[in-house]
Amino acid sequence: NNIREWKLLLFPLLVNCGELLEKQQATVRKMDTQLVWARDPVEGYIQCCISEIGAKEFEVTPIDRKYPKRSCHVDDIFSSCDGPQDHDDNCELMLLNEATFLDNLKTRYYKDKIYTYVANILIAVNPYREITDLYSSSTIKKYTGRSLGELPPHVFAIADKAIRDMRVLKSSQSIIVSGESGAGKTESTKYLLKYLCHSSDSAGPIEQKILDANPVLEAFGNAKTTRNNNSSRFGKFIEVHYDAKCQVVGGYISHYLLEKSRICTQSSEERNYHVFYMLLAGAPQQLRDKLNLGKPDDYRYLSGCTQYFANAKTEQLIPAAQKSSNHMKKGPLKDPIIDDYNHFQNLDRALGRLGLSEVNKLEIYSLVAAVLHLGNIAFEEIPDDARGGCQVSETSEKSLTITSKLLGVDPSELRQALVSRVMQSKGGGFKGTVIMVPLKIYEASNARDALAKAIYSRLFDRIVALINQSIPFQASNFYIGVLDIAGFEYFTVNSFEQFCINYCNEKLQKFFNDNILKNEQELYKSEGLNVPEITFTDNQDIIDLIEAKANGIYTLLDEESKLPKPSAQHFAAEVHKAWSNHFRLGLPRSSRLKAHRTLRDEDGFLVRHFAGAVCYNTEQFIEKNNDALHASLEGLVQECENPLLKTLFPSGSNTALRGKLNFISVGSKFKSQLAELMEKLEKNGTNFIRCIKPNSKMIDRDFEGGLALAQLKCSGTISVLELMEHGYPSRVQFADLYNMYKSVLPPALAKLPPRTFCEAMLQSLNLSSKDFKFGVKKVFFRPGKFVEFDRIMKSDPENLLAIVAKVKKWLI
Ligand code: AOV
Ligand code: MG
Repeated sequence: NNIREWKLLLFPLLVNCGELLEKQQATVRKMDTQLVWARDPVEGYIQCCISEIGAKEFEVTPIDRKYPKRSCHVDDIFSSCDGPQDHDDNCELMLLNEATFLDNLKTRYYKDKIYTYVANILIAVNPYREITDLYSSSTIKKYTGRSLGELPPHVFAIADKAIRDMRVLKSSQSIIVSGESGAGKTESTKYLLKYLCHSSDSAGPIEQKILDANPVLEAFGNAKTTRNNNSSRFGKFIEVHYDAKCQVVGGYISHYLLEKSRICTQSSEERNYHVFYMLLAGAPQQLRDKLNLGKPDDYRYLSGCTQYFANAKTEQLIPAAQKSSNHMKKGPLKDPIIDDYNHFQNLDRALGRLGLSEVNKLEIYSLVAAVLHLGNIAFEEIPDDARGGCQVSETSEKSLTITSKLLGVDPSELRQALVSRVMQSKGGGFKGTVIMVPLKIYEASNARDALAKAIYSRLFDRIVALINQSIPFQASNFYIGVLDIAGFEYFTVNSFEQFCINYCNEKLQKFFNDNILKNEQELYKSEGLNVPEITFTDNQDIIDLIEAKANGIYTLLDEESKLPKPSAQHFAAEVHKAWSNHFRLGLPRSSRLKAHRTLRDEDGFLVRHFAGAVCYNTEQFIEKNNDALHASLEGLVQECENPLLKTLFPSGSNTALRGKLNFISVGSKFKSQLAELMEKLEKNGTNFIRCIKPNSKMIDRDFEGGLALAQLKCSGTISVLELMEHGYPSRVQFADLYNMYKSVLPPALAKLPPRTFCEAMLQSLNLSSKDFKFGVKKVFFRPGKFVEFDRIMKSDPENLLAIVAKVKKWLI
């Protein structure tokens, strides 16, 4: 009753006040047309005043005079708020558009507030430096059991939400971490795991095992690239399993697509997998002798690294300050920040903790060393050989001997398997007879590289299996899975690896769209808002183009690989033939990338991905899609005496002699792994973390707006904003709104319950009822309407004083 009375009492006054303020609103609108965000390729957006309005182009003058006056397309101009904005949740921004969003991220980044929400999505900007106390145990404690939004945004808040949702909703949860190389996915994943494994108070033995897995995975699966000194070259999904009491009872790691080409070649300024350098820098003398280890520049497979560890031990002693300045230097790959010597000691201990004996460890190190020595085997033409065959060059005899010893094979058999290939003869009386075909130099080199890649990648599979075996596993009720997988990629030249990773991102994007849409609409429903269904551009057509059973690109690739004489050109032609009228597929000519290179139509195709068009060069697709070794090599390693290697190549898996085909499809395997992953994700509750790389220099305190904006667009985050723009993106709890204006309100008004206050204000201030909706706990605003409300409330202190005076009078 009391409330009703208040409402009745105040209603006329508020209507009055609305009229009074309409005048100011007009002025505010005029201001709106002046202060704007205008697109800038480097900064993303810069704040400007409009100096001249054209039909489609506006003349704008940047507020910061260091930028020149410019003309800007109307689509590249967004409204701006008056003052600086700093909001935990971007949906709280009074004006929500990509420019204000970017500005909020940037403002917060420079205040060391690297995390922000877009509704339930966490945006994490890589700080490239340690922020005091950000991930400490006390911070973990602080976030335990607190709802999302109660405390500043944080990976821990997402981890805690996952735990609470698992408990309350009784379902497994996933946390999908995405972002481009160097954006901070793997670091975020580590912190998530730290939280997930700490939540049960003490990190017990199982938790410790899960945490121990990381240094091992990173040693074998990470490498220095130009984008990230510690780049993960594989994807992973780590599950932490819980029992009914939410105690950690197990863990399981699935891994995807280790980048195999890196084992044999790296771009300039990049490195091979860390473990090679670690072994060379850190192995004790006895081990060095056993494995015949030299320096990194002794090995062809590490050839990017000249004189890297001439003096491994002293490299470690460089003071920290000097380290970071060295780190910034361009030039030869001297990167003392990667502390290989110490990392080897850590790896050795971590392998021990996984339960590996000294013998087991030696077996692993032997294979790592064997790959290096194998890479040093070179070939030369056999003089006057009519069949154009080749032989192991004289200078590589030593490498051949060492490799054979490490692999446990006979040197002459290794020699034979490298320079020739067994084939079954066709037709005639000799049908099925095995014949030896000599290989040309480049074929033998390919065979050698294929062997190195097969050994290393199977060793990596084994390492993951060993980690999984070492984590005790009891009956679990639910799990929380963290996905750390590379984001959308496009380079000057894009090959099979980019194709696979971009396909994966299409699948995740589809999942993201469906999920975010669903969540957003569920929120509208639970808050009782009557919002019509929102539709979204679907990327299913790209997914079909790639994975369709009958004629998807993966299927066409497999079919090509099974032909007697597969060719990159024929494969590209088949793709174009099958999808000639499909909007998502184009000739490489039409690619924007054309400027960087000359790619003929027949060498590739262009896919219009959700994040942009990518031109793929099909030259190595067939080779990269095939996991099989040629028969003689496969037979050799199956029969070897190295016990570990033997188990990596179990006999009976030799496809080569079963028919003329010698083919194990990498693409098909990835496709089914991904289908399995998607099935898991569909069943689970989902949380998203979008990591953003602030600059490409890998330094702190440097925010390149243009770069960040491109990533926000690629990840679909900007689309979510657009989606929100059609809905009710700004949302405030009644209590928060009330508190915001409490100080400027007459005490009488301030006595109202928050919801009543909000209703009275909004309905009286001439805001159309279409512009806002009342939910159960929150009021939702259409884009830009919250700021209008705010401006009315704060526009002129004189008016508010007038309100106070009137209210006082009324009350007396
Ligand atoms: P990525 O996993 O996203 O790249 P990382 O997680 O390896 O990227 O991050 C790259 C580097 O950024 C790390 O080595 C840290 O130096 C720094 N970094 C990232 N996140 C943080 C943080 N929260 N606090 C401090 N420093 C951080 V890749 O695996 O290349 O796709 O393939
Ligand atoms: Mg990573």
